Amino acid sequence: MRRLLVAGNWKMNASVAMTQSLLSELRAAQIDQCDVAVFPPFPYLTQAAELLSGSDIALGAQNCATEESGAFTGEVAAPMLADVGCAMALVGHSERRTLYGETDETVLAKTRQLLDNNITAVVCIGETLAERQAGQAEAVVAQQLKLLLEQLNTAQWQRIILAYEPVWAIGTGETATPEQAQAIHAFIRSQLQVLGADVAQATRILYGGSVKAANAAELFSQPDIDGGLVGGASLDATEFLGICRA
Ligand code: G2H
Repeated sequence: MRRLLVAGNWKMNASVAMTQSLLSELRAAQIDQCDVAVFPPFPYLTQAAELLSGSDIALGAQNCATEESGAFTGEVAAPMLADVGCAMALVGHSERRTLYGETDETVLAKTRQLLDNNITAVVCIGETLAERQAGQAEAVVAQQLKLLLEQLNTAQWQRIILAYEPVWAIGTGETATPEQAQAIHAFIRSQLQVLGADVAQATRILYGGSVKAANAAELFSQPDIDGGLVGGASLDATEFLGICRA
């Protein structure tokens, strides 16, 4: 039985004051219907770790370096994330892939770094509008999964969560219909069968792309959708809690 996860990706939005008020509200709400995680920008991780100390809300980062340490100015390494209390980190978000040129090889290297440091990797995959219109959605996500399936073993996969985020639905207000999302989630799960039925059944696959309180219940009721990766709507406590309660 997979437990739903609602994960808030704050992207490049935060301040000390916002981190304090948003996390205090989330913490006070004592959500127990699902697992909850937040992914603030790097400078607020330590503050967030203190605010969440002793709560069930998991802390995550939005990215990590491909290397463990050294002369990589501006990068943040996975051991540092573990050191400040991150239990999770995003990898391969479409904004990283499109704006910063992250490839499937980069995504694999970052995922390895996270797993080596006992951090759960939330690996994002998803097709663009042009790819969907060309009938390539399944082929694109299969390609994005390929290296991870070939190079990581079943034990490593226990620390991987997938997030399917159709690029055309990210921050656009456009959401995949529950049926569209379910179809591709089921396809993704079928791809995991190469690692065995246990991995395929146990791996959580989140949906991301304009999730809000109004559409969350219908999305989360689909059999292969195991929660959501929420961007814009995670910045408002009432909206985010509405999604958690969906
Ligand atoms: C997709 C999602 C969170 P939004 O990027 O990762 O953002 O909910 O704003 O579409």
